[in-house]
Amino acid sequence: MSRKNQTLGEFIIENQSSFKYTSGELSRLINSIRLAAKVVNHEVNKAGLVDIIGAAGDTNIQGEDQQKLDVYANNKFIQTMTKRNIVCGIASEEEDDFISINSQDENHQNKYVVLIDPLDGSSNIDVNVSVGTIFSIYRRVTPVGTPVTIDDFLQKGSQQVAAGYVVYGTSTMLVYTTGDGVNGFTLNPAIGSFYLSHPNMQFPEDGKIYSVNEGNYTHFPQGIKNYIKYCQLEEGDRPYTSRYIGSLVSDFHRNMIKGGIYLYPKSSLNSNGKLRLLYECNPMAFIAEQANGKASDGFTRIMDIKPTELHQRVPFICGSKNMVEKAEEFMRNA
Ligand code: P6P
Repeated sequence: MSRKNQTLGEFIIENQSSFKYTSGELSRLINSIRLAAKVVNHEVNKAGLVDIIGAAGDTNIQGEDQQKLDVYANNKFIQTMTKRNIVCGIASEEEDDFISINSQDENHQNKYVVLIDPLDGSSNIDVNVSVGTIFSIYRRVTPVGTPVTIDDFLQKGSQQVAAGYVVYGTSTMLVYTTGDGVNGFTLNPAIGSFYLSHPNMQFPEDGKIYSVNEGNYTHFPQGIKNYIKYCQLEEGDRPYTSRYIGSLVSDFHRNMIKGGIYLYPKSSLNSNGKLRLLYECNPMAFIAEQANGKASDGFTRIMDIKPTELHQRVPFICGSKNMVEKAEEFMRNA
């Protein structure tokens, strides 16, 4: 049973037994993500001092290469999960191919693979806008004791055992699910601990916020254009409000709390949309569904899509259930 203000560590221990695969490994994996999130958070918060600490490509006062923050975040998450001897493979937006992990020669006995977008929205860092980390966790499908293969990563989103995000915003939060609801933890930077601040997060079934890059309007499919016009009509208790931060995690997080829909459709500019299925859409879809929301590509449930490539893109519509279903209705009737 969760109680407000318990720490993430206490929460993991208290809820470990409810996780059907419990062997403590997943708890240790979530803990390693927690640690990496705190390290990345510290660096992200310093980004505003780039004129003092040096931009990426510079060398800092210790003569070390100043890394781009997305490269830094990628390295930190990979190092932390590798050192903890928990995962057998990692795929990242920052890595062309997946990484097979056999740290400390455990002979590939670990059973989880992790897919990660280490710093989503990193272009916002230079203008001090929130960014995020997104992660997705599966059990491997190839035999334990052998190196992972691409098949361990190309699993449907419905096979995820856990997923979550970190939002480095006005406060830093870690929000995740292991298939038993969604819980949000806020970092107290003075202590360095995450505290349960948002137990059992739920999307309102309806909302008044739509999040889409309307600069692409003329390139959208007709169904999306019709839905956007529907949101802008004065009829009834509309119009809606347009809110688009340009950072998926931030737009998603606000919409989950207030009610809303996020859309990154395909267009004549991006024939499959922009977002990546494996480490952006699937984890956010898992969280959305666990929070009574919905996620589709406009026609198909995101978590039913069989992946074919590690970095494949899909159109993404996600948020309050009634809003997503209304958008899907416009897509069907276009
Ligand atoms: P655009 C960030 O690059 C990202 O992947 C998401 O976080 C964000 O919602 C989207 O792309 C923004 O893309 O094309 O609207 O700038």
